[in-house]
Amino acid sequence: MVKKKLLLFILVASAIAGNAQPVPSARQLKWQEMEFYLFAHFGPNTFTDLEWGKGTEHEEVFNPTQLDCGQWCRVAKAAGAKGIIITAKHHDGFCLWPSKFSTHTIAQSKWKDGKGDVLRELSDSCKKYGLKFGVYLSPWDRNHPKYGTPEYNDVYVNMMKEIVKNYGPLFEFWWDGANGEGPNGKKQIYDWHRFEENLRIIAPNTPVFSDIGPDIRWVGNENGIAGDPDWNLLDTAGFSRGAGSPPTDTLNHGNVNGANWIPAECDVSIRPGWFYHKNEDEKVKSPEELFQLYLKSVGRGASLLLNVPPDRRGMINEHDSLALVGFKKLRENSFGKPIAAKKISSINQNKYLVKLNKTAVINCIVLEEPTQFGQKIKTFSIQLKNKNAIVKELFGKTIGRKRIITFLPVEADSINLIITEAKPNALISGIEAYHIDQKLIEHQ
Ligand code: FUL
Repeated sequence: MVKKKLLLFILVASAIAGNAQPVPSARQLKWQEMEFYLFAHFGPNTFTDLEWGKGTEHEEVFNPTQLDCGQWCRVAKAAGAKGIIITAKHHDGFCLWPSKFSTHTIAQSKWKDGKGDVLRELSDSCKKYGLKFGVYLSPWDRNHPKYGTPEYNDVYVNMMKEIVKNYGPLFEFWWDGANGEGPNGKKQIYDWHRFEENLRIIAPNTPVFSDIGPDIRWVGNENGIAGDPDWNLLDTAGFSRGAGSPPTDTLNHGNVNGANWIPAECDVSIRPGWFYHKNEDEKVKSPEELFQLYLKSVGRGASLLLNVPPDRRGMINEHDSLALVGFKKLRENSFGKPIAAKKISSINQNKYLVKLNKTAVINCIVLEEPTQFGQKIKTFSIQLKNKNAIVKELFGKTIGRKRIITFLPVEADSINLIITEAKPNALISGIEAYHIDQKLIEHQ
């Protein structure tokens, strides 16, 4: 009898374990809802026209003439972005806050007589404008005298603590995997384990980005393009950050049966470089180009981290703000009013039908999977019908948080969604149909 019970227990337990799929944590779910937010690369490079400062730049180099973080926030709001991540310290080691753990900071600059604090101004402005605030803190430091020694790991942990305590809460902490040489010619062995352990203690609700998470993964390119398919799952065993990370193709697509929930973030700059360079003013991406990136990032279930580097005044340049406002308008015009929308709650089936009120021209469908239960759908097809005849059939791979599908316009009166291959218990939570400006549709 006891034996029988034990067997039953083992069977049930293994069945549950077999079906157990990774799901997002509360902090990941909240972050994923943000969808689109800005990156601000700002520091000595802004003034020296470099992309990677050498670390030998004099602190006086940093001297914005009209720094206005309120203006950054107003632009971010006008763009419909939900937050801003700033390079608190880039590879050159210069700290945009008066850190006690470095002598290469704004406190040593002439800006505001050494009394300024960009992290203070930006975190306060974000609060004021209802935006979330996040931080990039480069572990690679070409200035710090301790870089290349075990004590530098203390410095890095102390800086994280200082930032979280003084400027938190943070909606994201961004770990760059770059690992070059420091001022003494040595490379640092980063104590990632300790960094992670500490960050979890001091900021348990802050999702952490790096090539391989733990919460958010790099998408494998700096072009703003997620893979198709795009799985929110990733296998990290045997991999490390930086040079030891999985192949970029794996980061781009994720792993269909990956052991961890680590969704992709698409980081891309609005300009060719990450920092502001005047000679790139004419090379700012157009609203239409940004819209294409939106389709290939958010529209594939990832998030979009768009870099908009402040200029030497300490303001977002007019070229960039114009493009951002245009980008917002295109999203509003496209997705403001669906032709048909169906929210579906917890019906577990593999066929869904949406009837349109009347026959309409459509060229875009948006699907949603309720990712709080995991990501299950591997392939699907959509039949667009008019008076019962199929007028178009579309095929797709993953869905995830959001999937935007565009195609040549057709007249239809109903939409049939068929889940053709999925893991157990696949669900759909939304189907919407739109007619967007045909010029915005690149491929059919
Ligand atoms: C890279 C850096 O080397 C670039 O300068 C930039 O900050 C980009 C977002 O990450 O690893």
